[in-house]
Amino acid sequence: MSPIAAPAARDRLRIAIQKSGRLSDPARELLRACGLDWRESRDRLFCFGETLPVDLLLVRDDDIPGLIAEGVCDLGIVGRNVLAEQRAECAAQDRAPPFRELVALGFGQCRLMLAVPEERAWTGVASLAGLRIATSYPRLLERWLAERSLVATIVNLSGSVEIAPRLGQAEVVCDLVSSGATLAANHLRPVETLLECEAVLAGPAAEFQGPRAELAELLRRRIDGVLRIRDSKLLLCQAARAALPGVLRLLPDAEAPTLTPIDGSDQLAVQALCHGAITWQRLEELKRAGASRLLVLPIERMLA
Ligand code: PRT
Ligand code: ZN
Repeated sequence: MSPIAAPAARDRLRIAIQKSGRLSDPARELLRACGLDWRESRDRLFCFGETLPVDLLLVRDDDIPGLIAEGVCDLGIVGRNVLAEQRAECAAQDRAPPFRELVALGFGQCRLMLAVPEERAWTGVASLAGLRIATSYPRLLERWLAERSLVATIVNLSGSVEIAPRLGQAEVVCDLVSSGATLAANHLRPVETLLECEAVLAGPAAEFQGPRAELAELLRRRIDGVLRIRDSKLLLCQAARAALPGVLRLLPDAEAPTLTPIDGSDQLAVQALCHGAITWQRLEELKRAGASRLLVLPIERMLA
């Protein structure tokens, strides 16, 4: 029997990720950082989890919400844009979406934006009235226009949206933008943001039951830990009790520090988990404020 058949009554958890594309490597890295490892199958559609009963399905990103909805997989890593478009599609059909965003994952950042040809005058959203807008996100665009009582024609394209104005298919485009290089190369200018996007962990609208509930919870806790330490460092230093307020003022991004008196002195050992960058400049400021023996350590794992 194929390992991807029979969604019902599974004890193992199944996560869908993009087979190949922008999110596939960072999604694998995230799951590996969570302690998952897997054996790749020859057709590379299904990967059997070896360290935990958590398997991977490698699919097109657009299929992930549907696979969650059908119960073929339990969780998925997908762009918020894909999830939001399919949610808007459900809303347009008066259906409650069978999936939801669980955790924002901090990679794959981009924006769904409107862009106009550089030479075209833009005096605000009212300039869209009566124009044709090319997009692969027709439902999100439709909702955005309706919220502003704007009437424009939506031209639904599955790709190469940015060349639509040159081909005479539309006057405006609505597409994902990250660096802005594609817009610039096509002489387009971004004018409005519809949605801030990043990769998210998606799951079913209903809570999990049975062993998969425990596995999903364990994975979420691990993802939480990985995300929290991604830009975090442990700062160790010493400071006189009197200098402490000045030192802590320079650590606004730190969690409540651990303070330990050092025997036979008025010095305290300070241990602080900082979530922002600790630059040389910041260390020098801390030293001027009275801190000494400053040490910055990377964090390997965290379990809150
Ligand atoms: O084959 P499959 O269907 O799985 O992949 P896909 O081709 O649909 O998706 P893919 O791999 O291109 O993108 C996957 C996800 O990455 C998207 O759903 C977004 O959530 C996210 N992402 C982040 C992006 C971008 N950045 C991005 N820049 N997705 C697409 N783009 C495209 C954009 O459409 C435009 O053509 O890149 C171009 C713009 O890039 P810049 O850097 O020139 O602005
Ligand atoms: Zn896709």
